[in-house]
Amino acid sequence: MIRIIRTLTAAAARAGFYFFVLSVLCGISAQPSDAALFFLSDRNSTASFETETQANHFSWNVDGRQYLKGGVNPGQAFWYRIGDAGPEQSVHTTLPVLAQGATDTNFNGNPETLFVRYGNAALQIDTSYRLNGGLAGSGTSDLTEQISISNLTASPMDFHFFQYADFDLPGPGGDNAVFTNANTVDQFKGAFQLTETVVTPVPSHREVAFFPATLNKLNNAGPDDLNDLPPIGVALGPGDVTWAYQWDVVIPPSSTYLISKDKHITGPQVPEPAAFVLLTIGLGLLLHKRRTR
Ligand SMILES: [Ca+2]
Ligand SMILES: [Ca+2]
Ligand SMILES: [Ca+2]
Repeated sequence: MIRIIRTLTAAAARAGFYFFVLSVLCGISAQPSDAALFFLSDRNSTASFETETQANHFSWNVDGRQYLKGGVNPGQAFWYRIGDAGPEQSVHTTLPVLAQGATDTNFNGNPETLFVRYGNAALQIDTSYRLNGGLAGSGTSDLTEQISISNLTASPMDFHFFQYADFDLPGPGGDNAVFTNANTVDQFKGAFQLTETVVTPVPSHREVAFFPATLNKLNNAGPDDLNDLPPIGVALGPGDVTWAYQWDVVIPPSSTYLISKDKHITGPQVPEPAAFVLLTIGLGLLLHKRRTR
């Protein structure tokens, strides 16, 4: 009997070990796949997502500094409209989540990639984010995003996709934002800067406005297009600025439309705590040496 229990215990331990190895190899994180709250972490940065509310990407912390407005307000989130008759709809609250999960694709123990699939019988929207933190104390961070929109119907789909972002850069005072060209936005305040480059394709419309003008437009009862203001090269601010992009596309039957973008944060460097500790120890040793002489 004891031998059977020992054999079963050893088998269970082996199974556990194999599952652990499989989890590490597959990059499965400890997060439950049905949770709507996800945390990414990479080097000096963390990013948090609430994928089933308009908050969506609500926190981006770089070297201990917060760059998104957060709370119940959308940080960085998506809306869509099919045709021009009805209002815009929140991707995160009107389309059911079909699959989602955070993975540790570089095997360092922290998930840094998030995948969320929204969809119904006519439409599927896949969003994926990858956080690339900078070195500790560097003040820099990067987030790449891919959005894949599939028309599952047998007819062409007159599709409008909206990306909305409300960053509040660290420190007192308001921010400024400017479209430096048709597919790059630059939000800045002193030494703090956030840029987004749309790698592909160039958006159809864009808008920088003071909170909550654009958000009201996206959540009201009628259809709206972004107003292409201010003109390229003209900054709006200082204040609580938000910015948004709109893509208008007719997606052919059974086809997919891809959007790819990159966000980059630059802030002042932060002295590393580890460097401080080493410096303090070094000074202490120097003083001790002088005293004992
Ligand atoms: Ca990782
Ligand atoms: Ca609207
Ligand atoms: Ca803002």
